[in-house]
Amino acid sequence: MTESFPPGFLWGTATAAYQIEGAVREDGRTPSIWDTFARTPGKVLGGDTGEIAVDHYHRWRDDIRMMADLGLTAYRFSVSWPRVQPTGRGPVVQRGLDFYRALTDELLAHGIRPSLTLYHWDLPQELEDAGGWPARDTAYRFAEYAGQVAGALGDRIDLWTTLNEPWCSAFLGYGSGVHAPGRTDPVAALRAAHHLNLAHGLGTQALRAALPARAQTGIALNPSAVRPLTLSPQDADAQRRIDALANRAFTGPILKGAYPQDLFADTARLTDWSFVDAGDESTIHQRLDFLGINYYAPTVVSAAPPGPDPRRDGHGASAHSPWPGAEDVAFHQPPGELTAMEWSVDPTGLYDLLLRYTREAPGVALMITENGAAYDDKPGTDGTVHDPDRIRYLHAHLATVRRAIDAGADVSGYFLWSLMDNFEWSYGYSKRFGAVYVDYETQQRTPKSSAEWYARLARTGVLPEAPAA
Ligand code: IFM
Repeated sequence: MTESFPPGFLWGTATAAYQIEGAVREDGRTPSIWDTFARTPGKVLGGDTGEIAVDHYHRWRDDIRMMADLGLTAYRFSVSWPRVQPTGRGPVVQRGLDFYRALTDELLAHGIRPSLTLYHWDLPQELEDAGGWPARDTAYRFAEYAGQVAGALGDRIDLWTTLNEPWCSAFLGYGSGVHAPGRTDPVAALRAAHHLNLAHGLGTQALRAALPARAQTGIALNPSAVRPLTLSPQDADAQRRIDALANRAFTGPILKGAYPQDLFADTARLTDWSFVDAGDESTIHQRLDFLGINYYAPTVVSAAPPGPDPRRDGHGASAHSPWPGAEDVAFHQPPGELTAMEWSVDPTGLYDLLLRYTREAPGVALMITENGAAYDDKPGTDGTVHDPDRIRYLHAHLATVRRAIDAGADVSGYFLWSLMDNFEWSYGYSKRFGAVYVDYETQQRTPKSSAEWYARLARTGVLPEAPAA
């Protein structure tokens, strides 16, 4: 069967500033929380940092040419907040903005549509020192920054994303501490979640005030397709609790203007949520032009059984839970194939999420802002890099997207994570998500066979066959 996608469907790849740029001390950039965290011994595997990353700050022209040669038509990148507003407040640094302006112009010159994400986890360290996301003021600082970037680049970019995966910023950053800034305080994590939501609402208002009417704004969430291990009422309750923290803590106020009551009840022994001011939920509830969905694998949970902890929530090792009020929920590895992250290969979770948000966000276009997989790719003796597992992963997920469109989901684009191998947060450079292989010694880029496969799809809009397993 020919599986073709609707005309105008966006085909892109995605990256994030700290994961690729390097040049952390150049042109007025100050440290972000990820610079500080990565430099702290024991936080990132192998002591890796983003200091050099894949040197995109110096190689961006070549990287764009490579995208153009592949025939890719869209590119999602993030702006490093401390590069354009080093103290997280006040005036912007022109040199920082100039980098993103030149990048954008080069993309446009090659017919590649830029999609800008304002916040992909690199909070200026100065704002963390002033309280970070658990402090309300950070949301206002974000809105100021959003307005400034929109004022500078709004004439040439029409796809804007406020935040990337606020769940990770809040619960991995302040709950389990496996992400920057590495705090392990469940109440701080809940406060951070609220202030990230507020930042999205205030930021969207600031964007709309500065951008031309044609611009589209949205947010990229990483909703979990949460499944109960068994049909027991206890496992159903575990599913409900994780769904509240992973999904409805964000989509509640963003899509409906209200936090779910069960989230308040589940976390009542930790906080009374008095940090939510009157009017906050309606500020968060801004019209969305698109809802970004980042999807990798489903989540299987149960009420904690006695015995050894089967926790496999896929977010790195920590003695602290990223699930405030649901610390006793157990996470299970579903049977079947795994990627190098030990995440299961199961596109049915993506299907479920696309149909869920079709129902819950009527009239809002859905965009797959990230999807992809890490594998242990290695160049062959002839220097080429073959990654049939990744092609099969992409094929399975894209066939599912096609099925979801047939079932009524309004999906407007797909961004493969990631354009090239890069700094995978607390895993350092040990996990390769790229469609392009990067030799970290020489910074040489080699498109993997998945890049050629994906480029064919981008050029034709028709899903190519995948190699047999
Ligand atoms: O690398 C990350 C990205 O920064 C955010 N979403 C998940 C990816 C893979 O872990």
